[in-house]
Parts: sequence; C-alpha cells; structure tokens
Amino acid sequence: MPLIVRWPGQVPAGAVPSEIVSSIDFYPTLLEVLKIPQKENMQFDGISLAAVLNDPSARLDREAMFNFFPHGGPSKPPGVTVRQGNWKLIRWFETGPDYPSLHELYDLESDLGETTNLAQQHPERVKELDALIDRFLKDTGAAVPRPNPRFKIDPVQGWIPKSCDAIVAGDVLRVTGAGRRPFQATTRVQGTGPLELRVRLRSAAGGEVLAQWRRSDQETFPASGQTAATMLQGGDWQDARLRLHEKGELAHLRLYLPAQETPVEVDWIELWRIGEPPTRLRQWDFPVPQHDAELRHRVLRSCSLPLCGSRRFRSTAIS
Ligand SMILES: [Ca+2]
Repeated sequence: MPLIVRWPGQVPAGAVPSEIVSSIDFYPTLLEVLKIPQKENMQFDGISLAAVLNDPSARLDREAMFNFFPHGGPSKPPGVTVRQGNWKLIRWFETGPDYPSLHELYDLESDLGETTNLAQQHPERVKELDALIDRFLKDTGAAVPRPNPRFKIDPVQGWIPKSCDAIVAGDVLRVTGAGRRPFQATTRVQGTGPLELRVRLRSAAGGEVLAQWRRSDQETFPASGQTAATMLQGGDWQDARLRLHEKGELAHLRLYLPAQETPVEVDWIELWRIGEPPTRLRQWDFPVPQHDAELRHRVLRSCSLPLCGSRRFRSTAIS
C-alpha cells in the first residue's frame, strides 16, 4: 500500500518515489529529520527515509526487506518473507492444505498478485534469498516455531465415546456399541447458528443417526427436544445432514450412532454454518490428516511483543 507523506516546504508535493519502505523506517527517519541525536549503541530495524523525502529520485541503501509472522493464523501457517528488488520469497515454517510448499517465490514485477510460485524454476534464487532469511533470523534473535516433543496426536480428535468403543482404523473411525444408545460427545466445538452437522458414515445394519446439542446459554442438555435425526440405510456410504440450532453458540455436541448391532464407520464429521455462502467451521477427518498432524507437532516459543524479529524488542523464548 502507498505511504503518503505531507510536509509542506520540506517534502516536494506530488512526487512518487519508487522505494519500498516500511513502518520500521519511521523511527530512524524521525530522529534524522528532527535532528535528534541517536543514543550510543542504538540499533534500528529500519533505515532513515530522509534522503528520499528530500529527493524522490534518491535510492535507499537497503539490501532486503523482511516480514516476520511466526505465529501464523487459523488459515495461514507461520512464516517469514524477504523481498529484494522484484523478488519475494516466502518461507513457511510448516505446510498446510492451501500451502503445500515450504518455499514460495514470486516475481512481483510480472506477478504482483503472487499467483505463480516460481520456486521450482529458480532454485538458485530461492537459495540466495533463503540465506538472507537465515541471517535475518539470526541477527534479530527471532523466536521461530519448533517441534513440540511432548505433543501427542489424539486419534479420535476430542470425541469421547459413551456406551461404545471408538478406534481409528484405516481411513475411518470405527464405533462399536458396548451398551444401549451409544454416542460420541465433544465440547471442542465452536460456532454460532444456523449450524449443520454433516457426517459421512456407513454401517451394515443402518439405523437412526441423531444429534443432540447444548448451547452456551444452557447449563445442561434439555430433557426433551433439541435433537435432529436422520435414517442411515444399511450398506453404503451415506452423507447425513443434521440441522442444529438457528441461533446461539454451540457448546456441547452428542452424536448418537446406530452401533448396537454392527459397528458404524465414520469417514469424517463436519460442522457447517449455513449462510450465503455456507462456511465449514470444523472438520474431523479420521485419521488426522498428515499436514494437520505435522502442524500440531509444532509450537511457537511465545514472545510477549508482536515484533519477535526486532532488534529492539528481542523476544523471550519460553519452552
Ligand atoms: Ca476419513
């Protein structure tokens, strides 16, 4: 995005310098233009823009620009980027369904929207820029995500079996009844209605599939009502759809399966928010998908300040 500077009498009006700048440059810039002396041993992440403010054709002596985002987000893995000239390299700390490669290289001159990953075509460029990232992380003492040796994958992903046994076998969760009315329950659900539960499942005998739920404003499951059911035909795979509540926050979910006579196999369970467009809020695929398992193996050494890769705000590593 553009940075606009207005300083009548000092900065030429209407000029459009082509230098890439960042907010890390403000501090050294302000010190210089306000003629405030630097303190001894002061280090800056950015560089002063004073030269460009005076003369739009001036060039900044910057080797590369870095962006460090070590915590990632719900839909984006943690990563770090470097931009040098027209080239931008992204190094993800882990891959994900939408981010299958650890490296993404873009030529911003011809591909500003970053649509075509050129990492395969330019291995030398990747190596070069990746070395800059290594140096940046080392220079700034950045805390990067690292594997958590104590992490254990929960194969049933938080679904607690009641009156049944549930094991992950092959591509499915196999539920075998051990009492009357077997069900799976979980409180690891979040979502505001209108909600729909979708389940892909199979059983030789078939029977009723029923969901029961509790909203966050309810202390217990209501004695009656608040259920949604559908019939599972015996034999084939079937996608069951169970409409949950229209309003309010989901807090606790039970899924009753017809597992008394024969085991029920569950390929996956999904929670959707019904709207335009519908949004998948959560998927439990059995077994845990590989990328997901790897992702949860990693934990970030926490940093108390957002600028983990900053010289000034060096982060504290907490294991
Ligand atoms: Ca599956």
